[in-house]
Amino acid sequence: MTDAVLRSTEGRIGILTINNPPVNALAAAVRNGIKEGVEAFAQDPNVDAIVLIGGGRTFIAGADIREFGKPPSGANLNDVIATMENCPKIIVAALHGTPLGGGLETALGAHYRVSLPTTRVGLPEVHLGLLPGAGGTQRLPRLTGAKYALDAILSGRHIPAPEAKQKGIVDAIVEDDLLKGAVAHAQMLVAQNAPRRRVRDLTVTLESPDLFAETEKAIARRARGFKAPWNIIKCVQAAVELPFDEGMKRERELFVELLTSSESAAQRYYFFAEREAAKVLDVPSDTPQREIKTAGIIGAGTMGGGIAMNFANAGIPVTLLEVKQEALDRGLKTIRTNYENTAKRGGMKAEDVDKRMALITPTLSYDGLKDADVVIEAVFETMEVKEGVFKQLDEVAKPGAILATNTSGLNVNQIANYTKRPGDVIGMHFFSPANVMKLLENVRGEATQKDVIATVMSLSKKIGKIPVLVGVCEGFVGNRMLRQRGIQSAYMLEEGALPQQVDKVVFDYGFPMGPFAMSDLAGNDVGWRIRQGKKEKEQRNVRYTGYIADAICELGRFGQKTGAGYYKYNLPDRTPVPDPEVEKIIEETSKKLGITRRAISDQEILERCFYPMVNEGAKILAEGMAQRSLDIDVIWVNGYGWPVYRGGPMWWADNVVGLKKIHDALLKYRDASGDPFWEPAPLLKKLVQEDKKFSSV
Ligand code: TC6
Repeated sequence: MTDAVLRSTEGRIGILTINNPPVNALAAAVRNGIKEGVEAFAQDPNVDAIVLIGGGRTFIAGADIREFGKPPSGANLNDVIATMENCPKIIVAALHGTPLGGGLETALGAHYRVSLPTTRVGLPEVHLGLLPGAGGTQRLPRLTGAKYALDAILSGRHIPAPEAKQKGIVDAIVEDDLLKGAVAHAQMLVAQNAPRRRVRDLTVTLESPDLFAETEKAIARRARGFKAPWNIIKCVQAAVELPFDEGMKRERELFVELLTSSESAAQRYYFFAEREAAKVLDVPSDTPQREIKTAGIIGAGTMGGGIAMNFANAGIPVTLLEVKQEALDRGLKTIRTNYENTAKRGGMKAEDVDKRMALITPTLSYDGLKDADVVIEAVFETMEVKEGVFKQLDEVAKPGAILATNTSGLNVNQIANYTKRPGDVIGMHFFSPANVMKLLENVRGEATQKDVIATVMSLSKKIGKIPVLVGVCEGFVGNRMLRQRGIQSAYMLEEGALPQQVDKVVFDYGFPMGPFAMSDLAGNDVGWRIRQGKKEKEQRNVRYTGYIADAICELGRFGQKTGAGYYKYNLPDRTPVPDPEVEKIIEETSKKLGITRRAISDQEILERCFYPMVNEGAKILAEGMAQRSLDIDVIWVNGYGWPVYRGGPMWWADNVVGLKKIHDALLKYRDASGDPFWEPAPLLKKLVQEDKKFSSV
């Protein structure tokens, strides 16, 4: 008997308790333990039926993801489940917490299932680029019908117990003591001489003959570039069309195809990367944290309002400060409208709109912030304005309050020094729209204290964000790398490409849109005004990137909002339409610059968009502005739409392209252009010499 699965009895019921904290993942020892336990109880004349239950916080939350890709050891999960299903005694699975993936598949091998009212079951493998490969695609449709199962497996969503009961995934819900309830259920089944109900013996209902073709059509957009959803559809189709054992064979083939794919490797990496990113290397997890009961936000514009919503959503009272009544009223109105729209779409209950609004207290006076445990400034992005705000804040904020700036580019150290308590100051760079976007770049200043970092990282999670800690540098991590892509995209237009060609390469790579469509969406005038303000032509040590962008803005083509930018738009339809007028502007600019236009290949576009970003990532890593390469990947996947099935820029460079290839391409472009922009970063050179990856740094 292994420690991973404990055996005991309650009267004539044998109990198998899984004991593999934190989430009872199906490691080899657990699989062996279940199989051996079932076989032992099957032989035991003193046992009439078996209950399988998880110890600690949850029933099995899935296969042990860390074992994927390693040589197999221990009992095969399908054999374990078959052993359960074929056991001559009734097995009842007792479900609490999150029986997910292989966990739910194991439970589907039991003859009956009971759960607590709070349990959430699901088959989330799609998020790891996989499919439920232990019979989930064959058994779930037999219980719920093909349509429901297909939707559940494709979305990977967590299904609450009452819904699971209604769909027949769970047979009974017990209120308090799960073990007691499960044992009673098993005793009742024995007393009734109930049959062993094997899910494999049920027949699948197919609600519509067009289900599979229609589903393929429906997911085409959101599943673009992913492999798993397509294989999942094929599996459920097999459940409908083939006998159980043949369906299982088909599931196996399609599972293995995914398991060995680079897409799934990237998504599995990303699962852990996101969890790792929340950990700060020199701030241990037991660092004492400051208590955050109330928050303050300065600025009720789009950003400030969005940030305030995050706090209200998490149930944290927040005071919203503006200088003028009108601006405050406008901000509150926007927040209310956002909530009302969410409620209309079914994203929240209508009665919760007022409850959330009640958590937001408007104020016109800094005095209103004196009790806040954390204050986040989201005002106009110039140092003069920030200086005024932080000096005033320093006067009123209580001792120990965390003072945060939402700057997207200004120097956090300088901002901190406007206060007499720079140790309490930190950057919290939200992305727009702040109530929707998950990424939060928390910016550590030179003086930021460790307990401030620990508090803000955990507060970020509380308000529904995915936090990554970065250092103070221009553009922090995300925008600093984005700029590299922007520079080369601009040059490529001058040299011979058109916006639609560059955008198509970036879109086909897997981004939601390319750089020019993105610029049209965000507003081309933003960059134009900044360039004018900075007199960038003289200041930058890179060749000016704004010739074409300026020409476009001078015609009032600010993007979608003016119906024209790099593309034209037949509003309200926001589909970008290539525009001969833009082509003319581009060609004229090339002529003015004395550049002979040439055909630029898609491969060159891809390399010039992405390799400089990787090179910048290497510099960021070497400077310690990101803790690990995985932090950079999390920023790009969450904040900028880097396709998760490519892992992020650094994982892609490490595992798909290879650092040597990138290094050599940088040299090729450097030599061809003579532009020092292309010089490989010292860290990249070093890693290539040592045949190492970014992940080793
Ligand atoms: C599958 O089953 C395929 C079957 C086919 C078979 C042929 N493995 O998220 P948390 C760790 S695919 C290994 O912070 P929560 C996690 O890394 C799998 N480790 O907690 C973390 O470790 P740390 C299908 C795992 O309460 C710790 O547990 N299942 C696994 O916010 C706590 O995790 C899934 O996809 C795992 N499967 O959320 C479920 N799961 O403390 C994936 C977690 O060292 N898991 N860990 O950092 C989840 O969605 C969530 O973890 C949760 C708990 C909802 C279970």
